[in-house]
Amino acid sequence: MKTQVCIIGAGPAGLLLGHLLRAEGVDCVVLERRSPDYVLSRIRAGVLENITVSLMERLGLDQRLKAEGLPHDGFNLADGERLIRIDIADLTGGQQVVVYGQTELTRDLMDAREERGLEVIYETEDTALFDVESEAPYVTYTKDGTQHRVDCRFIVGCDGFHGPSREAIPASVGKEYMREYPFGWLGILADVPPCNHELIYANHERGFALASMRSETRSRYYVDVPLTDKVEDWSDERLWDELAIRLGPEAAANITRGPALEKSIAPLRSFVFAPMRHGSLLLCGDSAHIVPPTGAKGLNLAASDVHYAAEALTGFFNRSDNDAITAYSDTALARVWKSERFSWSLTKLMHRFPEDGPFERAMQQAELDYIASSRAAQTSIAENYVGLPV
Ligand code: RFL
Ligand code: PHB
Repeated sequence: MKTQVCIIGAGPAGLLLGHLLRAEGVDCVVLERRSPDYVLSRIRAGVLENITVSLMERLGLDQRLKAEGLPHDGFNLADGERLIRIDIADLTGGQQVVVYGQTELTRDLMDAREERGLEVIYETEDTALFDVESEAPYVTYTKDGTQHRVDCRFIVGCDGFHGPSREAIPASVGKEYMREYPFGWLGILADVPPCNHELIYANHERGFALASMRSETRSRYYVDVPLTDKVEDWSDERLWDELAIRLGPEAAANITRGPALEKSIAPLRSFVFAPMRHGSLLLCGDSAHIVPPTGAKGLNLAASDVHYAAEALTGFFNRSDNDAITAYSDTALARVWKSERFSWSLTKLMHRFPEDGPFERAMQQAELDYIASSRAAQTSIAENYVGLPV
């Protein structure tokens, strides 16, 4: 097969990019290792920044997002008994975030494949990238036992942290920046009303907790747990008890318990790979960087990468303009590093690290006091939370 752009990975980054390219008349194909059902079964992000919403709007695929997404004007940091509300709308001149699950966004993009002429080949195996330094790279994969080859002008790696694209950049060219955290997030999804109409991030002496949601009737909660814990160690009852303690008495009074629809543990890491382009290969989303979920930035960073990559690729094919391709890595990384910083600092502020002593705890308390009393500090958090300009 011959196409202009071969996209590897049909998570949110790959599907968004595929649709944006098709909307501009650029030929592309998306290869995905998993089945559609498997991709939709991964419960991940829940909070969308403006960049992500605006890409769905631009594609005209925002009907369900507009009807079912929950716009939020603020969120809360809890410290023991105190709730510090960050009024993001007031602090950022009316901006909001929208609570809408990654699963639903992915479903909307999947459902529009046929109508928009986006070809996605699911359940591909042994995907391999070749000649990425040339102007005629190609990708091979196996499907149903037969090997296929895709010749193209560009390959875009949207294949997540474990995909093969990043590996196709020689070690002599790429640099990795990595920080692993000494805990993971145990998440529970349940068909019960949320305990609060806005998100609560809590730093309790027993550890971190987050109260989030997917809708008025579906809640998503997290607690941090040691990396040695297994999901089986946490019965639903134990998890609800722990959430009630860590989220504080006011939230606890409003928690409705229910059976878990999904329960999983995700490790936390900060990771950046640079450069995000090598020759004819561009990286977007989790293939190039990971943030701890504390700032709700991962999916939104994938969306901003895709925005830059789509501009660069349509410039190349439709206007013979090479400049944005050349600048892609620097442009994307400038925003990536700022989101990495925010996610790291919110993680440091809201978690109890095993290595921390009384001094580090006092620093957390002082910072939370400062945030509670300073509009400038709250504004800084708010403008990062709604998403820095693209
Ligand atoms: P994905 O979603 O991992 O998709 C990559 C796709 O590539 C496929 N793939 C391959 N395909 C073909 N050949 C191969 N060899 C392949 N290898 C892999 C995979 O099957 C997959 O379908 O990456 P993408 O598109 O870059 O999207 C990134 C986001 O998924 C991720 O950043 C967010 O989910 C992170 N995240 C959050 N982000 C937010 O913006 N807001 C949040 O509230 C938020 N909460 C979260 C999160 C991530 C979490 N976990 C589980 C890590 C909460 C959690 C718990
Ligand atoms: C979620 O709802 O899954 C969620 C919300 C906010 C975060 C992380 C995850 O920071």
